[in-house]
Amino acid sequence: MKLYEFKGFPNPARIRIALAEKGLLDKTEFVQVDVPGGEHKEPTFLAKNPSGTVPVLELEDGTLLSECTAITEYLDHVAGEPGLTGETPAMRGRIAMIQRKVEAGFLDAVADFFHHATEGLGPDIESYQNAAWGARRREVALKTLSWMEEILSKQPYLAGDRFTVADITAQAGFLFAGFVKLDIPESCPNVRAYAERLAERNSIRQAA
Ligand code: GTS
Repeated sequence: MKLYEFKGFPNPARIRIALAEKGLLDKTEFVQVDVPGGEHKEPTFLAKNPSGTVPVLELEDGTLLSECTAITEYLDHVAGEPGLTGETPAMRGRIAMIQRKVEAGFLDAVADFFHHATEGLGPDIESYQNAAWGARRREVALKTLSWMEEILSKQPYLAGDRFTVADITAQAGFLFAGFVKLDIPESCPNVRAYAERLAERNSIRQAA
């Protein structure tokens, strides 16, 4: 397998974490795409992912997978038991629900803040910016952290008592939030403790 990525960026980190969780890091070739330099908007890369975003996983038969949730779904089923996305129908539904709320309300919200209310990736790449929308998305991210606080006051991980893809998405959100200096508020002590716990996890340390 080949992973097209930019090492250190939050979305590619999601796949590095999933690969580490599944013991697949040494079965993967990592190909760096120069995102700050705009390589992801060139025709060669757009042919792999018309959305022009990393990561993209290329399988040995040439199949191209983009979107971290889809890539993680694949990885979770090629190695070991599906531990990240759930085994029973009810678990799968619950994990997918929580993952999506964290993705839309935290990770993507912080990313929108970055792309719209800061310089983002610079004028050559940020062809449209809307600062008011970016500021609104920052508020959404903070509101989602309050919702996560509520959950984490009752259980160690977002979807229950064990680590899942929802926690991988949260970790990418923490990475992005750190980058844009959006601190976890003092009113969210359980989220703060959880973020510290995640940072110590082997797969997350390996992905750094
Ligand atoms: N929903 C996508 C996924 O799950 O893969 C998001 C992918 C994404 O936005 N990737 C960013 C990107 O390629 C990299 S990261 O900074 O978010 O990690 N951005 C390029 C651009 O021009 O916005």
